[in-house]
Amino acid sequence: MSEATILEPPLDPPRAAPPAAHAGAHDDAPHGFWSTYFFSTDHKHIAKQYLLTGLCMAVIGGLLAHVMRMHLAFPDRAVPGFGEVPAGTYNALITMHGTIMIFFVAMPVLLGGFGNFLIPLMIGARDMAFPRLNMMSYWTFLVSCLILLGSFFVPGGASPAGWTAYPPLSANVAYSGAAWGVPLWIAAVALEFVAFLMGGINFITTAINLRAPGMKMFDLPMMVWMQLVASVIFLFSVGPLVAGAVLLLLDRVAGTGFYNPGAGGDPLLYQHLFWFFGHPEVYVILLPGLGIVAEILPVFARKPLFGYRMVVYATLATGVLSFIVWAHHQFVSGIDPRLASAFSITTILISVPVAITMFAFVATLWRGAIELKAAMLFAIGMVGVFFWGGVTGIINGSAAADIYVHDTYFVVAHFHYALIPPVFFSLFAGIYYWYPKMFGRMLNETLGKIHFWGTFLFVNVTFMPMFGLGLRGYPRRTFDPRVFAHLGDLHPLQLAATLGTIGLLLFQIPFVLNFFGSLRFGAVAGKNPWRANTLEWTVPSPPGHGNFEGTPVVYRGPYEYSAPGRDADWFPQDVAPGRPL
Ligand code: HEM
Ligand SMILES: [Cu+2]
Repeated sequence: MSEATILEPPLDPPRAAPPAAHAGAHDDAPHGFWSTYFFSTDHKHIAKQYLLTGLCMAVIGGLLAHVMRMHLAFPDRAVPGFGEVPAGTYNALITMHGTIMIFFVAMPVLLGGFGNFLIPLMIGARDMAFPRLNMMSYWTFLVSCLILLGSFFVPGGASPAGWTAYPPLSANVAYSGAAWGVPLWIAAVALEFVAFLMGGINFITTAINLRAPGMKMFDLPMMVWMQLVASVIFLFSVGPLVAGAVLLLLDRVAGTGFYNPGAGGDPLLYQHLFWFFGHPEVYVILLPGLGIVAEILPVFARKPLFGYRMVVYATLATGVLSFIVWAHHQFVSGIDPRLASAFSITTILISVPVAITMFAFVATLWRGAIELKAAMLFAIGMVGVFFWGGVTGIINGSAAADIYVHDTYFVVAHFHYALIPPVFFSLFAGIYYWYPKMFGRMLNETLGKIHFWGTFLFVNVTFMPMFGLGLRGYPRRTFDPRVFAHLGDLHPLQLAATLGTIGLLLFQIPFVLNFFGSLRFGAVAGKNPWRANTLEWTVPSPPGHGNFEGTPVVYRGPYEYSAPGRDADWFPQDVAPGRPL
């Protein structure tokens, strides 16, 4: 692409690369303090804003989980630092925890943070196609965060209707008492969607139109492919949900009866509209998480990604199939059993491309020169932990088996095993890997390894017992285990899960220390500390405003490691053939 395709006004003239030691994140500021930190249109600053906001929301979401877990383990005591947890409060806690983790952590961190930072850098572009839209996206997102958090403090408290906001509970104030909480929840989520639609349009346009000369679609790093497919999925799935939310709002405030059987409506309609969006949304989160892993495994195995084209096709197939599985969430809602069978089949079908991708990841490791850096540990851990989410998904996806485990803790275990790997393992893998590029400093490896092993262990201590709870019939969203006599002897499993959560939280301390300490004390990172091939490693750490001094030219795919007949075991995408490194 020539510079003429860049839709922004001309950037600063190229400057000499700043010496890395002085290269704080901000020396490239084109203007003053406010325009750098608050109203920057630079994709790298917006990425950091998204990343930090998402991490703050993760702390809140994690603390809410901690309160729930303490209450479940010690139901007859007040939770230290929080107080009593009555039923309505418990429902608000699960709702806000689920909503925050999915919409306000996973998406901002994986798409807003890593997508924004990496897409332009990986394709050799100077910025996103629409930098001001990008800035608008972040600010809209921030407003949505504030509305959501504000809803804790309104009369009646935050929405208790679950992250799925099913009517009738969500549609009628009398059922929950949350007169303000639910409309604010709808407003916050709607604004968040606006923010990510703006981001998605940017991601798609940028990845397709602003690629460096020579970079074919099949030269794109997997991360860019995965972000692209995720953005398209989001774009196509969000409409029905917005329609569903508008009808819900009308039922609440205008007295319509779209979801009210008494008025000729049907609550099932909402479930269809919600899950038509909700299931693709799982892949909006999973795919960028897989993209991060796909970048890291080849670098620390010094091998090409196994079956690059196969993984691209599998990703596209996953994207398409994700639109025809939604009713597997509704097997017990009274849908026609023949329909249930059809959705069981499509659900089993989608596990094929996902399994192919996982297979490609494992095959990438086969006989590699593996270096277990913290980034690599989290990348491998992502695959290992996701395995349990994947295989139990087949059980939930088969109507006959799902009827038995539906709405039990088995499902809670399943979706945490499916979501924590792309959200937290990929997030950490990505931070250990790209932090040097983002901040110009290296993270401490020892702290990183402690962080990994503690997290890996305690994720399993927290969530593995929940499979057992679920198989014994423990219902999910149950605020007080004492209400069912048969749950009493399952208490040790609840206790184990809570101890696991405490361990998990404590093992995030090394990460926080590392993240902030290394900004100051970390070893100075060079351009390419991992000897990686993709274009972001050809520019200074952190990259200056405008990223590239000239326009890079791309000669090959992203994963040419240990190419036969070459001395160096890597071959950057922009090095002309025959030229030494
Ligand atoms: C820090 C570790 C985490 C712990 C200890 C935890 C714990 C919990 C607990 C106790 C519940 C309520 C279960 C119930 O009563 O039904 C829950 C629900 C949920 N969690 Fe997590 N969680 C964690 C991380 C995550 C992550 C990373 C995500 C997603 C990215 C997530 C998504 C959800 C969702 C969607 C729900 C369902 C909310 C609902 O039923 O409406 N959680 N979690
Ligand atoms: Cu689903």
